[in-house]
Amino acid sequence: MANHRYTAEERKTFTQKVLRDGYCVLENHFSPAVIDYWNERFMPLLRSYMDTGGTTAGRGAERYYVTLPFAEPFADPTIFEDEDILSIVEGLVGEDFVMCQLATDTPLLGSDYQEIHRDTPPLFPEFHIETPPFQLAVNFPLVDVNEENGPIEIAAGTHLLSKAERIMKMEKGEIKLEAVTMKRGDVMIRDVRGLHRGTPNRTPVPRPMVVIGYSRKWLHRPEVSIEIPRSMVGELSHRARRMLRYNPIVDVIQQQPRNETYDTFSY
Ligand SMILES: O=C(O)CCC(=O)C(=O)O
Repeated sequence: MANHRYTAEERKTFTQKVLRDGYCVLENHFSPAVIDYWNERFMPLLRSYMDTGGTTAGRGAERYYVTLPFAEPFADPTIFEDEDILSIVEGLVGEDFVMCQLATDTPLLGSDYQEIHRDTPPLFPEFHIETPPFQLAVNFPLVDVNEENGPIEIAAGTHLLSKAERIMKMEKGEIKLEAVTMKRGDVMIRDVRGLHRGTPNRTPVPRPMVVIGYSRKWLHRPEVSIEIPRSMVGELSHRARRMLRYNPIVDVIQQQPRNETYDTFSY
């Protein structure tokens, strides 16, 4: 029996909220102690990424996108196979979905407002229509996020707008962005087509936001792949192996974060 915190009815309500608003937040979902440990282990990775000339990959000044190594503590099935999250994910992008991304977005002091954007083009751009969801981001911060340290701003209900509608609404000032403040342990499930932007971190403390990407079963996104160490494959559940099936299996995991090439993220 799967271990859910929410009833089937409650999970359906979250699913409906994402379909309507483009995102939902599960409050107090992960243990803050686990999140603190991730943050402690992430900080040296961020430093190493910056010290070895890692770029901001087009995200704006002092804003870093860093892939996490698929290793302890980040390769944690209690996080990436969380039953409530996977149930909502399945309700949105269908059975046999894949996990394509395990990364972080971190604005530092000196970061600025990003352009309002969505993270993916439509599936069928020639037809000027939007489809049901196909690409989700599960986001959770490694520090509490308040108005000061760069909350993501999202315009609810914009994930199904066509390009023409988006431009028209932006010109008329009808895109209403709202800052989403979050505590350690809160989790957001987001259709990446919703309009959003990063905002400045005005504090000296980095604000990492984890992003775990889940896609429909036929969507392959090599630009955000996760390298799976061969030695770990046997430890994964059948479901995890299936979810991770499009990712490369490697003999040796890179110790240093790779220089990110995922630089086409804004549409
Ligand atoms: O982490 C954030 O605040 C949002 C960053 C973002 O939207 C992006 O870099 O695409």
